[in-house]
Amino acid sequence: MKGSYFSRRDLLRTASALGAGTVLSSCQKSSQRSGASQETAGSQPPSGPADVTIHINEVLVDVAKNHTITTRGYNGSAPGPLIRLREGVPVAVELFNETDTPELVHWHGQIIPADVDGAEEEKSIVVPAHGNVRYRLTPSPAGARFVHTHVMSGPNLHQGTYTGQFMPVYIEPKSNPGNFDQEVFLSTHEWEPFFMAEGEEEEEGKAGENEKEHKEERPNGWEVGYQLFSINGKALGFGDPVRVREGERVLFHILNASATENIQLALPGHHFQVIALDGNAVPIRQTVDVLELGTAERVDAIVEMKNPGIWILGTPKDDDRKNGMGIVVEYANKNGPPRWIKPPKSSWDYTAFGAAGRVAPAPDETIPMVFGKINGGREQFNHWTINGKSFDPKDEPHALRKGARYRLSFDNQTDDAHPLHLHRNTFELTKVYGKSTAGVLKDVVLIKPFSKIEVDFTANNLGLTLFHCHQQLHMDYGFKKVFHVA
Ligand SMILES: [Cu+2]
Repeated sequence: MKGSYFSRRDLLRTASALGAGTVLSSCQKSSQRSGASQETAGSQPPSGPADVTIHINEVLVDVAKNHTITTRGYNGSAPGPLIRLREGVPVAVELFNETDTPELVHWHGQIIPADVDGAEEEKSIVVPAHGNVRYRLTPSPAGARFVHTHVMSGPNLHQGTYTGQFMPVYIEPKSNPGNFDQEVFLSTHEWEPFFMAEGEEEEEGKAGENEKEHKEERPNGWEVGYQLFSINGKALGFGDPVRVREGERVLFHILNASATENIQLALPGHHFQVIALDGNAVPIRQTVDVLELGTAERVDAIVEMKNPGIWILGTPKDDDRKNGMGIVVEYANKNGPPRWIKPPKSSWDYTAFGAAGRVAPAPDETIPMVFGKINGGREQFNHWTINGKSFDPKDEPHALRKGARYRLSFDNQTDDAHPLHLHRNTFELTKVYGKSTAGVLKDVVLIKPFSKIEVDFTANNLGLTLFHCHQQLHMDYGFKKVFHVA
């Protein structure tokens, strides 16, 4: 720990003084437009009960002993209870907002129309305060998706993805090739965020050696830290363990539902056979000791349970694990304290899962996207730029032609890692840190500091499409761009 220290209370005071009320103003406008209750154009919502109902309401999360968080969540808990859908089978969705502010409910990783995708920049339907909306959507593609709020937080750490508004969505494939004995859904999330000055936390993926040469004169602005960490809303040791039997093949569906953090997870004495990334089957099922998930990334991995005992599945970062980032894995008929063993040093390589020897076809057009940071200075916020410009809602969207194949050429010229997310599309990784690859299909890719990644996608889905960094603080301060496919 270095740098100045502020008490949490000071920071919260700073946050509220900065004005929680300002960030939702444009949202409120759209909610007035949409009225207190509405049904969308497009497909006709059926009468009778909806297939999927989400109540946005205040929830109490018992994260640890004598430590209950009051936050906003879905259907009474955080994470909200799993939603299972079937690929290609339309469902009627009804959203009830039981809170005092408008909300946006984003279906992350699905290829659905912009009006129901749940992003303000795509002019999606807003769920008005104390109102409800109803619409239809056709779940696609199959695999691990999720739902989360898409409200801007700005300086308000009680809003947006800092809250408990997230839940896993699993879209069953038309045919299920799964070979496993048990399925376990795990969502990671941090609680009690606070603003802190740079250097108070050693961040994963931060630039090391070459940081000095890129140092700018003005210091970094606020970063976000957390008091409490959890898997499925429970700090390590406070929830039910994952109960397994020797010889079982357990399929873990892991979601990083953090607002801002990229994480690693390991299960000592075991290996993860990664079968899907962001819900999409990988060409090569690589086995690894440590998983890495940028904010909003998902990993599906099979673990063969052949090392009986009581283990901790958790982050290798000791402080974060002690503050709750982990869950106990308990074999039948075993007892004793859970064991943690530091995993071997590992590096996450997306291309290890790619189709060997396959080369992605040339795109019709390459779109360069250079990411920059304007340091905010002490007690201010950094601003983020794409091709030299922070997002402005007044900007014309970047026009794309339907059916054309585009390559997004990411050049991260900042000292932070960024989980880059494209809405309403699945992209293919084609080059990662100088190495060509093919066949890895994702909707978020975590780019390291001062690095380059290329992804390709075919613009098949008409309408507005949001691209942004999934780190809430980065998104809120300019790291966004809107495409329009016509
Ligand atoms: Cu970012």
